[in-house]
Amino acid sequence: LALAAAGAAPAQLLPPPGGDIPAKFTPPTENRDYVKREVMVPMRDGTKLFTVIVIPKGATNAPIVLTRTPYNAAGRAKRMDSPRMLSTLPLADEIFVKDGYIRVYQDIRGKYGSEGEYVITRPVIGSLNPTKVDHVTDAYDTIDWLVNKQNVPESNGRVGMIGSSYEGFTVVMALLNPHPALKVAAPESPMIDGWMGDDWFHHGAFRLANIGWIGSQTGYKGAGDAPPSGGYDDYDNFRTVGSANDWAKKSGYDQLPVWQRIVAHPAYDEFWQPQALDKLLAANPSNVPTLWEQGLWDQEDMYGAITAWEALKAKGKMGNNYLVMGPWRHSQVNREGRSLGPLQWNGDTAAQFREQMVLPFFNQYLKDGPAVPLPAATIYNTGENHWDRFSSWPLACEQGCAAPLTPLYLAASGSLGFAKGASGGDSYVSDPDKPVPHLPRPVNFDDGRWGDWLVSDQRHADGRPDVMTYTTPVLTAPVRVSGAPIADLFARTTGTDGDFVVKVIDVYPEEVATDQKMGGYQLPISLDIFRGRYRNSFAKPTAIPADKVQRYRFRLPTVNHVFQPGHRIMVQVQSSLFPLYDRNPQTFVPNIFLAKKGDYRKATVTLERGGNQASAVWLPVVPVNQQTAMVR
Ligand code: PG9
Repeated sequence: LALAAAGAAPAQLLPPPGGDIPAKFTPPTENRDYVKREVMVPMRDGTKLFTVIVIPKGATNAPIVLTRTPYNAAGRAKRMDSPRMLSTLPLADEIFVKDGYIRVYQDIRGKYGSEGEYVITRPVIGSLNPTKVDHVTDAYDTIDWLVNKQNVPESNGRVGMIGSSYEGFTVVMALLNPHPALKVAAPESPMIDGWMGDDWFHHGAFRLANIGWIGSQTGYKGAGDAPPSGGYDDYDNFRTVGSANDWAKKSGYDQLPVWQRIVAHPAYDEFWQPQALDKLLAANPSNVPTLWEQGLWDQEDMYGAITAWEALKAKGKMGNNYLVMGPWRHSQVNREGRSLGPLQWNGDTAAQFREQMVLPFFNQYLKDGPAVPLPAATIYNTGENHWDRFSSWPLACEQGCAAPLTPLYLAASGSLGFAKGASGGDSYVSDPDKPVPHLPRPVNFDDGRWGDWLVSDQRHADGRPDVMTYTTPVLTAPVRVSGAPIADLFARTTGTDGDFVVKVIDVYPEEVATDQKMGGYQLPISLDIFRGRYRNSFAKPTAIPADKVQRYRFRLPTVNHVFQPGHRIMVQVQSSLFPLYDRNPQTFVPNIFLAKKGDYRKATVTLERGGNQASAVWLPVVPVNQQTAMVR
């Protein structure tokens, strides 16, 4: 049997010379309702930045919304391939597309399509940046180019900037010396201080959860994977290897320059302090109308927006700075906001933010839209399930507020109360070999629980012998809290270093008929960690004197909550939160990144109660129906 007929077939049966891939393939674009241009925008040092400009077809006199990203501008500007601009751009851009905006995404220098060198969260020109360029100049030069009619003739010469997290950090940088055409800004969960409470550390405890990000972000110019961990349970992966730097060496992260800088600077020293953007903003406050956004359960950048807003408030800049805090995980503001973990909100709260706050605010300054009467702070009330609007905020704080903080004291037999009890202490053994997990094991950083972990049921920790749990009686009246709680522990340890984790928890009634799985749920409303060596100075750590009571006082994340009658208030205290944070060896060593296996030792920690050493959490308790400073 012949496999093929002999002789050549007629030409129409044959592929063309060169094969089936033509030299050029250009699907028609006339049917699109937008024009997409990809351009290289020159910076003052000659470096060109890859910029995607998406323009509604036929637009004239349209305002521009700009995002500067390390996360691939081409990908950010392409939710899907579509002839419609609405489907092409991400969900969060729908408000802008519907209102005729020009949308611009740009790769920051050194990433994806942009030229130049990438430096992670590149510091401003100065001691940590000896070059002549930073995100302040790059934003300035980009806006200068965009509002030049020869480059974007469709624009009205006005620009707004928006972005979350790293993209929020680049918005804040632009505010340090804003181009005159930058008329409005919305930094969303911006990275403001990577040591104090955003991304890298919290009060000096290092976040192991971020090592993978460093690998994928600085291992490659474009997209790249973090090195494989080698096991499903990150609790075991990190615990068995030793210190964070031992993990880095095992996985190859120690080759990355940013890792080397982090390891060399575990304390809040001359590397971290000049990077704190809240301080830089306070020294260079802008007049650009700015909407600061922060999630109330942001598992990555819980610190930045609120701290920056407070710093500007202290500088008398309330006139152009507004705060919004929603019931969201990190960057959820740009997705759907109907729920978080098991919690259901009153509608799509993220869409409410975008449609009712961001868009009118941007329209006011970019399109001469009607003036928006935004309150100083708009914060979701997570106990009553609605937005609260405050003409002044916080309602209670340590100093300078209408009300002081109210201490809630740890008391005998696991009780908790507003009255100080008799002196005493509660001891537990903190064993670095068996750290308290931040989620029920196995904990895999990519198992889908990362986004919601801050609202996870704390019953998995309650009852562990190394977790101290204190609970009020069942509340007979609502308790409203609005502000930042302060953890205030008096504790001694047999070790010479140690961490303290404090959680403020809303305990649901045993039975919840409307949502049965919530019966007895222990919902953390505010929690954080503090590394004991920094109790006297963040810049200069000191050993903890063994067996001597020391005070550990630190701020917890902001709340706007009502503990309802039938609920109880709980405080949990523990000395590890792993593998989210690296383990404290509990033996003082100069640099915890370099701790040896033998340095990790059990310690007995005693929390003091009552008398002159009354451990407490100071809560921003305010009257339930306080209306004076609040507009609903
Ligand atoms: N939280 C991320 C990040 C920001 C800045 C530095 C490092 C990480 C982010 O979501 O972009």
